Amino acid sequence: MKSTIALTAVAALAAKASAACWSESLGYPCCSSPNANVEYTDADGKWGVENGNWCGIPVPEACWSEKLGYPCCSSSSAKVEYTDADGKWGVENGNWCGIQTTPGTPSPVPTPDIEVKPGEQYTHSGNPFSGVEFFLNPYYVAEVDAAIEQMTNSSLKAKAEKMKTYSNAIWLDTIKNMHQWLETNLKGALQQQEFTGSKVLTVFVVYDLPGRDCHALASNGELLANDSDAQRYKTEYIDVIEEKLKYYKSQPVVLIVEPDSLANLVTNLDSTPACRDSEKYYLDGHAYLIQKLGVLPHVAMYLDIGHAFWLGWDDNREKAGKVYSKVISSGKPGKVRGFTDNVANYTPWEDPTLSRGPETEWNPCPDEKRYLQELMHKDFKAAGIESVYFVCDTSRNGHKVDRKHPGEWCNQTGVGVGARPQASPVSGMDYLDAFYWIKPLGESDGTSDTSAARYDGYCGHDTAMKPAPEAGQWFQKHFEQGLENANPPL
Ligand SMILES: *[C@@H]1O[C@H](CO)[C@@H](O)[C@H](O)[C@H]1NC(C)=O
Ligand SMILES: *[C@@H]1O[C@H](CO)[C@@H](O)[C@H](O)[C@H]1NC(C)=O
Ligand SMILES: CC(=O)N[C@H]1CO[C@H](CO)[C@@H](O)[C@@H]1O
Repeated sequence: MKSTIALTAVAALAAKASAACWSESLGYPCCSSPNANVEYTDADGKWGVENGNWCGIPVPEACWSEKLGYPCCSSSSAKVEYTDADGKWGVENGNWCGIQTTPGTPSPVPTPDIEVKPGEQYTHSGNPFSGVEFFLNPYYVAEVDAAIEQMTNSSLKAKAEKMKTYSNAIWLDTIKNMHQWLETNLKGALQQQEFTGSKVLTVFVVYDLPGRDCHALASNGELLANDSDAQRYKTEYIDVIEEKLKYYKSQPVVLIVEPDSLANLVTNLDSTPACRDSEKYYLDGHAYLIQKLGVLPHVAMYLDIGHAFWLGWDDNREKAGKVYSKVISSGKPGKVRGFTDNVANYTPWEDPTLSRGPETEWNPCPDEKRYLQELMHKDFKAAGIESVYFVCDTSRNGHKVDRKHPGEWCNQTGVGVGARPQASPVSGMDYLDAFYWIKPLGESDGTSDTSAARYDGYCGHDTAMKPAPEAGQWFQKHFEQGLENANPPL
């Protein structure tokens, strides 16, 4: 039965021109594939060359099959029975149907591997997230593809498919990973930029300070808090990042700088000897990287400020104002655009059930919105910091997690994907540059194996999901739960 349908359809399709072929009315044929190399772009669209002639590169449309005389499939996750130059085909009620791209979250057209050279210097003006496309991290897309192969529930699979259409940050968490991921993704974004004609923003997390994560064990880094490793941080890590960024100068880049480090200096110097050992390297490392990277016009930097249940209390915010303004001054003439909050954390954006009281241990900022709105913004301005803008990590804060204490951070059960990456998401908060996914959902926070060197007690708490793999490793169960609990739903 199926093969009869296939034969009829192939014959019918072969006789028809492609649906989204805009160039025929201009007297030019369509290119045979939407993935043809872009040779030239004008107001009509993108042009390629085939057999020595110009051809218009067809644009994928949402319900593209209707124009070919076939209905659209009722679901974008319908089973693919056949693929041709027009798109992917499914079968419903014994008829062919075109599988649509989901409105609002189009499947990205794969960018061809074209030769690219950086063009003119790009300069950020205002919010770096606004007016640009967000680069999709191919490594994450591959991780999600592998996760989908392990799933049997088609409704869950469809949710996972959508995850591939959102951008998240690329972590440069070792010297080796920086070499592996920085240039290849800058080049990928530049190819996409050439292909689509829009500026394409890539977000990287700079995360390799000497004595990294001095207060936790799960994400300790490769460099120790000593002079020779501090030198390696500068010459083998920051200087290489600088060199690559200077080369790829025609595209927007955001750097999220060293999550947790400065917040540890605000609260953990007294309690944690490792943080006292790390202090001078954290300060020196920040001064160095801000001086070097903060002068590049296409690079916008955000320092990390932990989250509401870390620096939200009055005394912590006051100390934070001093620490961050000192760090920013030490990086002159480099500039810092602002701050990231809730990186790799779970604190909801808004939680109206909480207010200052015993339940929050008298924290006046029991959600990220109040943390930024009421307090950090005012306090940082008061501390003399000029550029105070924020990016909130919403990859995993859509659903209030089961934690007993709001400071819990490891593999919390009840996780849900939060707001989608977007520029200027909240009206009336013009200092909120973006919601963005910094910690990719599905990558573990830390192992629950008590015998592992990087085991951290938090990962053994009752409300931490177990068994959990090492930090950064894929954690299928956590990922699936995040999809189920997504808010807004996927
Ligand atoms: C499949 O996933 C959906 C949501 O993603 C869930 O509501 C449903 O219960 C799941 N079905 C099974 C059989 O697990
Ligand atoms: C610093 O730490 C590294 C390990 O990362 C070690 O190899 C090196 O010997 C140490 N240097 C000093 C001066 O202690
Ligand atoms: C797999 C596992 O250990 N899950 C546990 C995680 O913690 C919650 C409590 O928050 C338990 O109910 C789960 O059984």
